Amino acid sequence: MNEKILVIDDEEDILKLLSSALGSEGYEVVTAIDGQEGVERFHETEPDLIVTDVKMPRKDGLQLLKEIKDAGSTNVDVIILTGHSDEATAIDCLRNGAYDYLVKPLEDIDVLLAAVERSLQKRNLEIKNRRLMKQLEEMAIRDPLTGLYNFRHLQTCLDEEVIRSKRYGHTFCTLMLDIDRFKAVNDKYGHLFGDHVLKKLSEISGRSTRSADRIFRYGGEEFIVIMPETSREEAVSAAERLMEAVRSHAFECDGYETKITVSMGGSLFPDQSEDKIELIRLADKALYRAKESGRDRAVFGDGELG
Ligand code: GH3
Ligand code: MG
Ligand code: MG
Repeated sequence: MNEKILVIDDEEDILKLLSSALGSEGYEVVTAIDGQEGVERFHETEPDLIVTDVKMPRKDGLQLLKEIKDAGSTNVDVIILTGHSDEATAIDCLRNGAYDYLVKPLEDIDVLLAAVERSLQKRNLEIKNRRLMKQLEEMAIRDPLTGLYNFRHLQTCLDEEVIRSKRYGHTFCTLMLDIDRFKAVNDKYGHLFGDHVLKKLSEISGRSTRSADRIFRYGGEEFIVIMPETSREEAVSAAERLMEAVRSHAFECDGYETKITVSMGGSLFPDQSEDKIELIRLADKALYRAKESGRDRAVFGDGELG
């Protein structure tokens, strides 16, 4: 896709000259005849770069630059065109975040084209870097097999949830979930089938919980669900819904098919625990009791859930 350049100048001849030079380089050109119209066009067309005159009626180049930077558009570079007598203003523009300035009349249009090319290359690189940073940040908090949040992110989210709960006086719930007799599934159908079950189970968990709930892969075949602003009763029905969704699903892969069940241990903050360590320890203990008492069930802190 061609990059879009917004050219702003109150002199029609210059506007035409720049448009045709940039257009013949393959850029998409949008024009405006003063700073006021420039700001409007900027919002309408979301250009990749702005080339603007400084001295213009209604709104000058410096005002335009400030408005655009204030709007949080740090992505878009602004190249300033200035007359000899306005160089002080042009420097003011540089101080306010302009990318470059060129003095009119332009002796050689190639000087402008080179500045445009440089700015767009820099911008593309910045966009690419930002995307990579975002991917890295995502990778740091996700489990690669299931795409769920990982153990490390659980610690961060629990800290946040504890603070929120204390501040607003809400109760939140932690559910620890463990697949029943998963070793046997691996032994019977193979490790790849087991991986498929883990992936499918994370999808089912996502579908069966509320959008505010967050799901983490805690360990091998153990997941944790954090349910913000959730009472014991709400957690009971959420756990039952999730267990039923798992029970009724036929896990299919590579010609094999099986059903599984899960056991769960739940704990509440602040009702049953004083900090995140105790919260997890209590959920773990409850999960152990769910396993001990026959699996395919949920135990909540000190009692049976459903
Ligand atoms: P229980 O009902 O007591 O939980 O029995 P279980 O067999 O599920 O428990 P156990 O702790 O004995 O076994 C857990 C199994 O989970 C063993 C391990 O191979 C399997 N597992 C852990 N992580 C993965 C994984 O990433 N992929 C696959 N396929 N299996 C995994
Ligand atoms: Mg298990
Ligand atoms: Mg386990």
